[in-house]
Amino acid sequence: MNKLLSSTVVFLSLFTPLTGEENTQIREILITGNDAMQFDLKKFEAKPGETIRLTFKNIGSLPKIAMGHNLVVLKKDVHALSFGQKVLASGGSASNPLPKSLLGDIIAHTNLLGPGESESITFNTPNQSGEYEYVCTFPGHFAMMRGKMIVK
Ligand SMILES: [Cu+2]
Repeated sequence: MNKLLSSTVVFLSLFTPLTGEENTQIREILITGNDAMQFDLKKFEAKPGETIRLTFKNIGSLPKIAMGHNLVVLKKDVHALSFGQKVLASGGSASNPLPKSLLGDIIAHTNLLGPGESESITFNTPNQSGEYEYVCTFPGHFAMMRGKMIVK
């Protein structure tokens, strides 16, 4: 009986580390936005082709129509400042902060969130290493609400 028990332990200790190494882990990222138009996290790192679950929370208290926030992860070489201007030029507004015509420029995005709201989005990082900017596209916020996902 003792011998059976000890071989079970060996079996488990051999295989448990292997399953823990599987590349199916999801990287959890939490970012908040506030009434002062600040993301609390200005950059984070990830590996190429990694699955990320990004939770974005609006921790402010001002009404959504005045101070809503979203988080939009941009494709490589799409810069937050120029994308913010493109949003405005494409008719972006407080009620339509991310015109559908621009979806080709983005990797992932949340909806516009009001005070106390949060949303989690799951996406895969690109296979190509580099810096990928993220931005809030509520009108006027792109100047301050920007950050970088660094894939390496
Ligand atoms: Cu914002």
